[in-house]
Amino acid sequence: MSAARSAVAAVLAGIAIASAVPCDAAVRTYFIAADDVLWNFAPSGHDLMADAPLPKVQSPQLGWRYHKALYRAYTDATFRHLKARRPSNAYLGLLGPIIRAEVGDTIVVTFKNNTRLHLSVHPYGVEYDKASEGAPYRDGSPRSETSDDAVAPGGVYAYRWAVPERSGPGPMDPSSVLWMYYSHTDEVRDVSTGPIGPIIITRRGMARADGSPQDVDSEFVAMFSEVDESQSRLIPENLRDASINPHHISPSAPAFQPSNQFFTINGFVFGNLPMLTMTRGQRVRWYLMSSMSDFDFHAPTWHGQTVLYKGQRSNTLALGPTDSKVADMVPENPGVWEFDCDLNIHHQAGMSARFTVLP
Ligand SMILES: [Cu+2]
Repeated sequence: MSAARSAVAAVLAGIAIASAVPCDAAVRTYFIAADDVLWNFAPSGHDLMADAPLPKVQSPQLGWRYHKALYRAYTDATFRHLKARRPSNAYLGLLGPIIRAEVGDTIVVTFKNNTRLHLSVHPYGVEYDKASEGAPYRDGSPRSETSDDAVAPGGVYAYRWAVPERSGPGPMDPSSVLWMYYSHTDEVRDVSTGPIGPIIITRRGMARADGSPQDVDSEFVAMFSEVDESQSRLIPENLRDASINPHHISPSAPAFQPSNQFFTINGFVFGNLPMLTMTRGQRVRWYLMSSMSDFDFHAPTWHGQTVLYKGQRSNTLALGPTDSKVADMVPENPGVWEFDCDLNIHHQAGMSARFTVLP
């Protein structure tokens, strides 16, 4: 072998070793569609915090129900069967399915767009190339790498994301961290339309088979989000639907925007988030995120318990727009407790829920 050829062989061997994945690395496959869902911000029809009627719907508020485009998990690539959400996960509400991985894994999201809008899947934190970024902008991508930017109605696209060390917990993080995925085809209006979900990455060697962290008994994801239906790309459908807009309210009506925005936890208001239940002494991990409208500043607060956030003790954390924070709780105080945003105008608008600590 010539010197040049053996040098090439050595380089190729080096690349092969460097790119070899650990034998325990998994490919985590998800089948996620964007579906048109009739979402109800207060499905009980009551204010469950106050045991009272909901605030009266006054024009130009359309009501509590709106068409939304939401990410939903399916069982396989045929996209014929919705993957049923466990009752204990009903609290995830309008969030898409939790995408999990351990550092070293690969995530493949096969996305089907069942809506009439062009949509995408854009992740935070994980590693992707231009064919899996899910965001259209002038980045010099060849045409062959732009199908991910905007998946057409009825279209299917597979996004492939790597999970290197820098996507997992840093030195000051607990054993898992939170990212998000959302549609970024129309960056300003997509999230108001609905499609957003959580990604949880666990430190290498710390994950159970399903990707969840071994040193935690119970996990809860809570997105504090100002949902502005006046910005939704489905507002024409909502205005046209006589069951939603029987009085033919016009979007040009004064105060249409503030009347049709909701301060929600996972898309629920006034205590309609299904009860979060945990047991005294459990290791409970809270994943908090905020959405990306203009004023998504929130102060999630737990009554009756405290949490540890990066080694610091607190019972309230501050979230800015698109923020994510992970806090650990060992609940010690049995009872039914409030979990809410302590910003006054958000609290008044129903940004509150409850959790139960069993003895
Ligand atoms: Cu808030």
